[in-house]
Amino acid sequence: MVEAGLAEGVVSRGIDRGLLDIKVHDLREHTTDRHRTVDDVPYGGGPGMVMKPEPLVKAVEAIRQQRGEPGAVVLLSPQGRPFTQAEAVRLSGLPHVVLLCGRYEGMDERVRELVATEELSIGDYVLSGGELPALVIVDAVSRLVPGVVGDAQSVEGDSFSRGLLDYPHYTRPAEFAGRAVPEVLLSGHHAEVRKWRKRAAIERTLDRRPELLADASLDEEEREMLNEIQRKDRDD
Ligand code: 4FV
Repeated sequence: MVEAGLAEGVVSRGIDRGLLDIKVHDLREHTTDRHRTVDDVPYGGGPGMVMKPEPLVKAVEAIRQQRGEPGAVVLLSPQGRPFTQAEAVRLSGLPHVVLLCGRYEGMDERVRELVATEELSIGDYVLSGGELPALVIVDAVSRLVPGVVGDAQSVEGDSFSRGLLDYPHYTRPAEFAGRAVPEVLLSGHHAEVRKWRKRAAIERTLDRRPELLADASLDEEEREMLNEIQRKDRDD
């Protein structure tokens, strides 16, 4: 499942270009019993199974032997800190990151205590495993590794890169289903286009995610636009 997710798109191109080296570890290879057991019943009773600490701790130790001390050992779980673009930028600055993927009800708590350096969640919902969250993080972080995404500009302009939602995008045809592309985008006036996109990003953020504006890094022009929009909203 994870290898399939790594075999497509920007991540696989990053691997082919030698910019990313991603190893997927099978926890059963870090078991000692002939049934290669990685889970067991929960102490205290209750439904489901819990992942045993030994295979996970041994796997991280083996990684340390093979690749040295990782910059971060991230445990993926709904109990983690929210994963954001800022977290992606931080992780993309590390040479080596380990991602621990849970299954069943989760991992024995001592895994977090013994080997995890942090715990991250991709959202307030419960998945059947940590593999998809790990692939989400690999994708978001890989895009920030120079050279992985062809056009660096497209990364700089990403949503949230400055804390704002993205502006609307259009391409041919100029008219579709009776809906026309905003004139300014056909005008060739780059300065006007840049201003239109800035305003659109601010209006969207104000409309859909106003809480983001507090931490957004706005330039002087954007701050003026925001004040003007809010003034207008107040007067309306
Ligand atoms: C999850 C999340 C998540 C919980 C139990 C895997 C599942 C199972 N991980 N963000 N949301 N994990 O739902 O990171 O082990």
